[in-house]
Amino acid sequence: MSQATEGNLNADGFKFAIVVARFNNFITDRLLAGALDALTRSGANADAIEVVKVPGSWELPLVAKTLAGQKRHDAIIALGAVIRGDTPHFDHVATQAASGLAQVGLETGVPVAFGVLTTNTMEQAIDRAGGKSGNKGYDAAMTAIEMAGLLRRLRK
Ligand code: INI
Repeated sequence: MSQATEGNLNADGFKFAIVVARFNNFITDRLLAGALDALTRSGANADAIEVVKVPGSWELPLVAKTLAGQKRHDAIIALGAVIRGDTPHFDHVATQAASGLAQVGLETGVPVAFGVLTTNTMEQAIDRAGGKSGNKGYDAAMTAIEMAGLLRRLRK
């Protein structure tokens, strides 16, 4: 079998944008800290990371698309926390964020890592933002690094 093509986890030489929602910022600040930790530990330069804040997760796809269209970054990391309430609002915001961000990656060719929590409770969100279930911001950033490297290889 020939060797599989994969990205690695070295972020040196790549540029990243992190788009982060301020809604539920108690959670999203932790996701952002996790993402920055992953990038810098993996060798990304501080000046190769651009952070853009948006009001809520609903706004993530449009801003990710604007950045991706500028082709200034090798990957985009989208961070948000959508927590279920008593109304169907949750479903609209969560669905739009997920499908909109997937579409941005497919339409622009810039990988978009999905670091948006969609949870039933605040406790579940805390667990996934640096609590007992890890930090999904960190995980999304690691995925962004791998995808940036993989796409660079595939496009050579
Ligand atoms: N935005 C979130 O990021 N998380 C939520 O849980 C949330 N809820 O539940 O309402 C939320 N709403 C705001 C939304 O993203 C938009 O900012 C708003 O609708 C204005 O467009």
